[in-house]
Amino acid sequence: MKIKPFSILIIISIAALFTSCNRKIAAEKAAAMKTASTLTPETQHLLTNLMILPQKGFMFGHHDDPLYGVGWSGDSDRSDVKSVVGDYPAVMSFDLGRIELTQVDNLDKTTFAKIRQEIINQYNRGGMISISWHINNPLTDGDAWDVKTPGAVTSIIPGGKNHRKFMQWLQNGANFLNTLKTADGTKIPIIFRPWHEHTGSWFWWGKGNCTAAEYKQLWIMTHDFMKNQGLNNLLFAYSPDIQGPGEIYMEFYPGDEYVDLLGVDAYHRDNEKGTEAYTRSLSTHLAFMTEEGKKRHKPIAITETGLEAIPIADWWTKVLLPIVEKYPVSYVLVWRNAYDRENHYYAPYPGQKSAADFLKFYENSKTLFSKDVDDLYK
Ligand code: BMA
Repeated sequence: MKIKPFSILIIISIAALFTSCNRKIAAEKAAAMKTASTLTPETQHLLTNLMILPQKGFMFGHHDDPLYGVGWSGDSDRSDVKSVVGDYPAVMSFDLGRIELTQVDNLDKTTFAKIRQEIINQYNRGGMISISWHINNPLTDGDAWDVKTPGAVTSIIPGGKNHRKFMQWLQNGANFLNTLKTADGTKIPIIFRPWHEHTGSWFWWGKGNCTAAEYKQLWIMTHDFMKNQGLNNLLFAYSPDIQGPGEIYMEFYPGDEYVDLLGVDAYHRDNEKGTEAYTRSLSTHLAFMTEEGKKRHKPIAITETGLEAIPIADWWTKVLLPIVEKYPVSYVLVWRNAYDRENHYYAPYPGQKSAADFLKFYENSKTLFSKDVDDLYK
């Protein structure tokens, strides 16, 4: 049979299409396998669930929630959020500051033993855990906010005079992270949020205190070190502070390979006077992050937010909720309710001015608290 040139062309095209489809499927499979093999099954499930959760709503989180609150510290089974709504937050965050020095207490004066126990409790009730690290300045030995002497990051990346000292600090952090396991040995998935708010210049790793290239090197060094320590239960969250337009967000971005979740830290300042600026800048960032998240297949979250002492009685349903519900945000976390600093709290406690509105926020079907999430790891 004589095959016409036209038919040959069609056969070649179909064959080419098959090969390219096969190649694409193989590449996708390889990428999925690579991620799956580098994360524990529970961590892989959490990452997938964070992507699809916004179809249902967003999780509410609170920093140091079960450790202390306004007027109390160290009580068991206590949380200001639970005292107001009868439920724990779906997300709890904790801080590693001072683990680098192998201290017993962290920078906000809670023992790491208690933090470990509360992380295990939170996982056992089905909730999620996030960890930040207000790590001391390795150049001056001052705290994370000590920015008077330039060159801290330069001094710890390979070739820097404090590189070895700093790698030991990372080791001390990794040693603690490696103890975050349940009784049966399951590694607890953690949203790990190093080097946060770098678009501001208040931390020694922030803009103005290091270059973008140095920051990326620090991030990748931290990432690779933690992975080499066997910490395949960490999801890395990138958390710039809201500064300027959304594009500034990517300036120090270390790369898709090193980031699992796109976050933002955004505080409402100046009470009523600041509502418009907060709404505008947070919305600008969330719109930008939504696009970047879609493009890069990564979940997005408001990794820190809040209005200190919440003097606006309906802040939860009139300011925060209307912004968040417009975007596919996986979680929103407010900062701590300090017991050691007056008027430094971001969640209500019984009798606080915004408590009734927080209850409305809790009852809204979009907000997810502890009782609403029990399948994050499956
Ligand atoms: C800040 C304040 C400080 C605290 C630090 C680290 O925002 O809450 O009091 O020491 O975070 O948690």
